[in-house]
This record gives sequence, C-alpha cells and structure tokens, in this order.
Amino acid sequence: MLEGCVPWPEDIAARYREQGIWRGDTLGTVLREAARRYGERTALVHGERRISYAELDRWADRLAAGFAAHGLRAGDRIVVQLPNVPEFVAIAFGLTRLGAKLVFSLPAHRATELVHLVELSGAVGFLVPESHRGHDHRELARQVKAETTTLETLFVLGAKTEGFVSVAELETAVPDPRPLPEPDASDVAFFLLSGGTTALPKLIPRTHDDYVYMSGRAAAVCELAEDDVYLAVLPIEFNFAFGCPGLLGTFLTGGTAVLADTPNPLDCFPLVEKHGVTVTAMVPSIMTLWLEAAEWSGEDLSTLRLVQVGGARMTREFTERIQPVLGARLQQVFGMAEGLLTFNRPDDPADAVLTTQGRPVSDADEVLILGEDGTPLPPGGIGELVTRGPYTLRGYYRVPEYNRRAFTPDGFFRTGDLARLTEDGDLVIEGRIKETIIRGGDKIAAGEVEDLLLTHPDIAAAAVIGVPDEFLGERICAFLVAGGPEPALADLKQAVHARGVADYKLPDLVHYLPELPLTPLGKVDKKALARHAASEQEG
Ligand code: OOB
Repeated sequence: MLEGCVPWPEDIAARYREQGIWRGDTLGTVLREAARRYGERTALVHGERRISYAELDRWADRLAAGFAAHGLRAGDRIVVQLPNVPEFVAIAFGLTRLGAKLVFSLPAHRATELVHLVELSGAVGFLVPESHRGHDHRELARQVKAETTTLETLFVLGAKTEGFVSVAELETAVPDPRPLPEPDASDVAFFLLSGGTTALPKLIPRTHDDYVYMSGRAAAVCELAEDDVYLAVLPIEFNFAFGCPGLLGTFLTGGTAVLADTPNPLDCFPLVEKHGVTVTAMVPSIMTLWLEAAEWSGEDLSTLRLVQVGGARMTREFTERIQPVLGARLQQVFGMAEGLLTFNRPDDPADAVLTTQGRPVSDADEVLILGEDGTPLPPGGIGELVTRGPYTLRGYYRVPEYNRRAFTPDGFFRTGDLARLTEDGDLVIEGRIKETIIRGGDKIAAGEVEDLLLTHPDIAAAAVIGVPDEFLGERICAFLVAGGPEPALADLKQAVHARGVADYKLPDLVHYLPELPLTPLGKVDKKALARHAASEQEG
C-alpha cells in the first residue's frame, strides 16, 4: 500500500481474501469485464451523448496512456476537480489504470481547500474544467500552482490553454495504446475527502479491493440489474454517487448511468422521463425539492423503482411522504466516505424503512455502539457508533497523530456519530459528537469556519454551531466576540469569501456576545450556544 496509508492487519486481510470478499479486482478490471460482457450497451448518458461500455473502456486506455506520455507515473497523486461529465468517468478509470491516485475535490472548492489538498497529498498534477458556473478554474489552478511546491503539470478539460495540457491532447497522445497491466488491487485507487471534523478535510485512502467489494454489495442489496438506469443526481466525486452503488455498482451489473448537471428537479425530472430512470440517490435537502416539484410537475416518473436518501437525518413525517409522492420505494442510507454503509432491505417492515437507516451492506462489517466508558451498549442504548470491516479505512493519509484518536486500539473507526441499534439490528442515527455541520448536502467542520472568521481583524473570538433549518437541515451560526466594531454578516461573508474557500462554508447567521460561554473545563460551551440560538429563533 502507498506509503503514508495504514494497511489492514495482515491476518485480517488474508481472511478477507480467503472468504472471497477481496477478489483482486481493480476499477479497471470492472470496466474491462463490463466491456467484454456488455460491449455495445450504453454505459453513460450525458445530454445527447451516449457512451457504450466498449467505448468507455477504450477511452480510459487512451487517457491512461496519455497521462503516462505527459509524465504521470504509478503512485503519483493528482487532484481532480470536475463536474458531472463523461470525461470525469473516463479520466477516473484511466488514472486508476495507470496506478495514479486521484484526489477527488469538489467543484465548489477554492484556493484554500485546493492548496491544502495539493500539499497534503503531494500531488504532481491538478486537473480542472475551463470554467464552471461562471468561475474561471484555470485562473484558480494557476494560483494553486503558485502557492504550492509539488505541482508539475496542470491539466484542463477544454480548449488548449498556455501552461496547461488539455484532455484532448491526452486522448490523442497515444492513438492506439496497448492496455497497461492493472495495478495491485490491494493498493489505493483514489482518495475521498473526509466530511471534516477538525479543520480542513483529511484524505481517505480507498483501495480497489475495498471499494469494488463495497459497490458490489451495495448493488446486490439494491438488486441492480442490466435493465436499471441510475441517475447520478449528486456530484459523482461524492462517494454516494460514485459507488454506493452509484456509477461503479451500475457498471458492475451492466446498467446505464445518466449524469445530471444539477440535482434540481427541473433538470432531473425530464431525464427520468426521457431515459426511464429506475434508481437514484440524493440527500434530504434535495429530496425536499423533488417532493415539492413532483406535486405539480407534468413529467412521468413512473419508471423510478428505488430512491436512496442519506447523508443527513430525516424525520418520520418526511420519510412518510416519499413513496406516496414519487411512487418509488424509499431506501434510507447511512454512509460515510470513510467506509461503513448501511441500507434498508427490500423486505424490511414499513416501519423500519421509515425510521431506521438499516443494516450494514456486508456481513463482515462490525458495528458497535460505545457508552461513555467505552464499553459496548446493548440494543436501545445511545452512544458513539464505531465500526471496522472490509471497506472501512484503518487510517487517514499522513496524519498518524490524528489517527491515534480517530481509531480505537483494536482498529475500530470512531465515527463521531451518536446512534443506537434496534432489537432487529437496524441502525438509528440520533445525533453527533463531532463538530460537523450538515448544511444541505455539504459537511462543514465548525473549526474550519471558526479559523476563517478569526482571520478578520475585528474578531477576537469565534464559535460556530449548526442550527436547525427546515430546508437545509442545518445552517451555520457564528457566535462572535468583536475586538473592535462589530462587522455585519455581509462583511464577514465577504471577508471569508475573499480567503478563497467554498461558498457553502460562509456563515448564515451571526450573534455577537460580550464573551463566549465556557464549560467548567474551560472549553467553549456549545450546548449553551445552541440554547441561545434556539431562544433567539423563537424570539
Ligand atoms: C455521506 O458521507 P460523508 O462522508 O459526506 O458524511 C458522513 C457523515 C456521517 O458520519 C454522518 O454524520 C452523516 O454524514 N450521515 C448521516 C446519514 N448518512 C450520513 N446522518 C444521519 N442520517 C444518515 N442517513 O454522507 C454518505 C456517503 C455514502 C452514502 C450516503 C451518505
């Protein structure tokens, strides 16, 4: 495994192999096998473009050879920032075939996050679109290159640009390439980003073995088959859309994946009707939009058979509306880029589907709920969810100190989520210990926003919490102590924005206090702040 990653203990890895859980399949062999079996069937649809399995497979080979011709080697890291376009899929398969490690970044990321990702990964390459939603990403890429030391090559999806290698050049560099030998399946395929519990995101190494296994299990639980059409509503660099079962699960089973440009029902409903979409996945805030739109939209959504919803908590009143309005079965999903994935099952009682996040997708997943003293609780007890298994990481990349706290001594990952198990073994997420705010589909580390606010010259102290919001689930509320004049919310937003961070991290609300409340141990008392925010909202 790539240096800086934490491998599974050897005896456990050997057991996963013996049991046929890890089968030595890479992302590349999944695509190769799909091309062999499903050849001319449509793998991907975007706008008017339809790409067959055979084409996608050859395209990935050309890209792998093109990246190699432009200096990329096995083991190199490359940060990729692209919207939902077929090139992204071909590039992802091309790079993993080459043995280069993708670092998935979000289109919303700006210089601060990207510099951090390049530095942490030691990336030699950075690939951007020309522009996206009115933002010039070439300019951004130049800035990131100037502020970091490891980047050798910038790549652009779009017109040939001074200082960049274009994807078109990569595709034609080696017209008829010989397929490269597949990389070792036990090695890292790509890095996902952590939802952020402390400051900037951490890198989650996912191996071919672990990820292909997870997607296969997810596809099996969802009963995906050749005639399924999966709609990628969420950005495909998000684990949920990439592999739970998402694109990879679709490719494992010979179905068709349709890429949506935005999650908006105005964009998505016509795609459902046109392509006969059967399965899709989204976060609750998008489902809210879909439910509203479905009440008046004229499109035929009757092909939908399964909608997966996860990423944030939902009330029963909310889950109850989904099946009647969309006419498709609901499947609640608890997932995390770190690994563990739990789903409701097709034959679960209605009540369990409406109120629980189901059971792990693999029998080899171990799930415990730990009480305050660190011992496992019986069903019903609420405590911290910890987990280990064949597709849950054993350590974040290059942060040994942090890893000592993030895992138990016997290798269980501490999720930072508060949960309980029902008598039937279903998981119910009750809350969070970690200071993550879930705003719509985005995860924001409170500490990161606090650090950003503290860079403002008039802010002396900052504490950030999530406050309940009907539409987004939570909004970002900042409690501040001013060291001078109190900056207005708009000024703070402008100041944070100017630091070059994703806009979804800007505070939504601000309250000024003479000082921050402290716990007896001298830490900021965030529970008191939450009560304060609630009383302000009522008042
Ligand atoms: C998904 O992945 P991440 O890595 O963006 O976020 C993980 C965190 C969890 O630790 C938990 O705090 C929260 O998101 N979460 C949920 C949830 N599913 C995730 N909280 C309550 N209810 C749920 N159903 O969010 C993700 C990855 C793959 C599939 C689905 C979601």
